[in-house]
Formats: sequence, C-alpha cells, structure tokens
Amino acid sequence: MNSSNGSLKVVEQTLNQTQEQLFLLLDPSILTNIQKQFQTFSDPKVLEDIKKQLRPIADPHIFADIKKNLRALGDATTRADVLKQLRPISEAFEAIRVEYLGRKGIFAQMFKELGQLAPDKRAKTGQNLNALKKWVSNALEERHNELKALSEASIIAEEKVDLTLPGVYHSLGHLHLLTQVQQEIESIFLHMGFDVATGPEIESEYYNFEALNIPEDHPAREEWDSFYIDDSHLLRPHTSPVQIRVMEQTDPPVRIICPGRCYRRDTQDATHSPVFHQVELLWVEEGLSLANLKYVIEYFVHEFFGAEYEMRLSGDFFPFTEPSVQVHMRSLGSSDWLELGGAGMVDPAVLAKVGYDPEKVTGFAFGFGIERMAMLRYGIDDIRTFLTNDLRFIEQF
Ligand code: FA5
Repeated sequence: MNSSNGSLKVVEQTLNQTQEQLFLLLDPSILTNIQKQFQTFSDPKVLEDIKKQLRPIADPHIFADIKKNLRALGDATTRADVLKQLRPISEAFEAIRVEYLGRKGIFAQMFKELGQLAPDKRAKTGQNLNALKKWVSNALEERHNELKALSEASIIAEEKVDLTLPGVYHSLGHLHLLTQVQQEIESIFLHMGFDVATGPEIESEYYNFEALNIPEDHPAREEWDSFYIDDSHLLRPHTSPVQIRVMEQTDPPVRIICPGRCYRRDTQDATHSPVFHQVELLWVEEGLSLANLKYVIEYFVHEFFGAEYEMRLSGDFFPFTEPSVQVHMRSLGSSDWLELGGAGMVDPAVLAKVGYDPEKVTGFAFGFGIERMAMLRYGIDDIRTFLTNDLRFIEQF
C-alpha cells in the first residue's frame, strides 16, 4: 500500500468515526439525560461531566487530522471524493445545533423549566445553564468554521496548477501515406490547371461499361467485372466512369483529374489489392494529340518522382481510348518496370456518346494506380502494408 492509499484510509476512518460520534449526540436518551441533570447544574462537576459527553462537538483535533491526511492525498480527484463525505458531518452538526440550541431545543426547554426552581437555586443554575449553552454554541460555531475552511482549502489546493509539472503529451497522428500521396498528386495537377472531380464508388453498368464503349458482350467487361451490388450496379473497378459524368455536365474544354477508391476481385498479392486507388486524368479540347498526353505524363512524373526515375509508353488496348498505351516506371538503374496504368486518346465513340463533336475536339485520358506510385517512390515492396494499419509502417511517413 503506498502512503496516499494509507492517508485515504485514515481520512475515511476519521470521517466515519466522527459521523458516528455526532449521531450519538442526537440520541434522545442523551438529550433526556442532560435535561434530567438540569436540576443539579449548580454543581460545576455535573457541568464538566456533560461537557465530556459532548466532546465530539468540541474536539478540534478531528479536523486537524482530516486536514493533514487530506493533504497527503496527492490525487485531486480522490481528495474531491473524500470532501463529499464531509457533507453528512456538516449535516449532523446542523441537526445537533437544532436539537440543542433551536427554538424547541433542550436548552430552550431547560430555560423554561428554570422558573420552576426554588429562587435560591435559580440564579446559579441559570448562570451555569447560560455558560453551558454558550460553550455548546461556541463549539458548534468553531467546528462549522473549521469544516468550511477545510472544504475551501482543499478546493483551492485542487485548483492550484503546478506549472512546473511535465505536460501531458497528446499524439496528434498524421495523414496516411496514401492520403499524403493523393494530396500531392492533386496539388501537381491543380498547378497545371486541372480541376479535381469526384464520382460515386457504387456505379451503374451504364457509366462503368456502356458509356465507355464496352457493350454487354464485350470481353473487356470481364476485366472490370467487379463486386455487384444489384443487377445493374457495382463497386467501380476504375475511375474512368467519372470521365463520362464530368463530360455529360460540362462543355469542352474539360481538364480534370479524379482520384478515388476502386474495387476489383483481384487475388491479393504484393502488387494487387481488392481495394486500391486510382487517379484518372481527362483533357478534352480542340487540337490535342498523343504528344500532349506524353508531355503531361512526363511533366507529372518529373514533378512527382524527380529526375531519378524514367517512364516508358508501350502499346495497349482499352475500349475507350484509341490509340491506347500502357505507362511503366522504374528508378534509374533498376531492371524492373512497374505498371502505373493505362492511357490513350479518348475514343471518338465515347466523345460522341456524351454529345461532344469528335470532329471538333479530341481528348486524352489516363488512369494510374496511386498505391503503385507510392510503392515506387518510397521503395515499398508489398501493397498489403497500406491496409494492415501497422504503426511501424504508418509512422515512417
Ligand atoms: C484501367 O483501370 C483504366 N481505366 C485506365 C485508363 C484510364 C486507361 C483512362 C485509359 C484511359 P487498368 O485496369 O490497367 O486500367 O488499371 C490501371 C492501374 O490501376 C493499374 O496499372 C494499376 O496501377 C492499378 N490497379 C489495377 N488493379 C489494381 C489492384 N488490384 N491493386 C492495385 N492497383 C491496381
């Protein structure tokens, strides 16, 4: 047991004892007993005896002890809890005051009976009765003041702030690496004059497939055949549907990026996760060509990865771009290329579907994996680490 616990026990014991002793003074038998001896109040010995019986109200040591031990309780909450136990004690003192000194209290009764005494006894008894009443009244007032001081002193002690104590450190946490990377990508494109667009993660087949030039019987559907919510809605497997939603609502020129979560039924491995992020880019305007697409990607790679990385475009196929390319990246000197995503010139059929004139405007788009970019930049060799919430990983970034 430490000393604080020891003090707590002592304070609580003292409080209990005091309370019990005070209750005894309210026992009707002691009250009648005092009253019965009234006739003999002229005898100083009787008075001393009564004062002895009333000792609990005249004992200043009870509060001195409580105070000393309260101070030893370091914890303010414990102190506050203990202080609450003073309430029944102060109530007991008040009850005693009423029983003894109140209008119908025993002193009032004894003063009434004074008149019935023989005149020779009356004066001395009356004097002693007065003295005793004063003694009781003083004792009660002193205890009352001590009680008040005790509560006030403890409250002040509680409120005192020790500025020399070491502060409590609250760790604030920080953004997850993926969020940091996403924000950095957004910032690069915002500086290039692109807007950031968003779209729903539960997407209809129309935006996910038909509008992107992938009819129902097209084999490419299988590649993006993700988690279905009902017959015609699925968790989007890529961010390309946002291109359609934006173009439907905006006349060209359109210059947007759309970062967001995607879902696929891919088996999890070091580079595949069923939940991952892509950033989509779309630029539609008059006179755009594949050269502009290459420039934008190169500029972005330079800004995001720096000079120590190289990129490569190679031919690919997507139903919604023509021609289509695959973008790969690697750090200089490395033999492994990592696929960032697909890109290409927006297929004229897609432009026509949203009401654009493919004879007038052309556009290009890409969709890159955000995890893959972060992995490349920070040398992370397993995509699963992004989602395991291991602080040893998270706190590195
Ligand atoms: C697409 O999703 C196309 N929508 C990209 C596109 C947009 C092409 C615009 C043309 C024009 P693809 O299925 O290749 O493409 O996915 C693009 C990138 O998303 C991948 O290269 C990879 O970086 C990332 N990705 C795809 N599946 C996963 C996965 N399961 N886990 C982590 N990253 C993934």
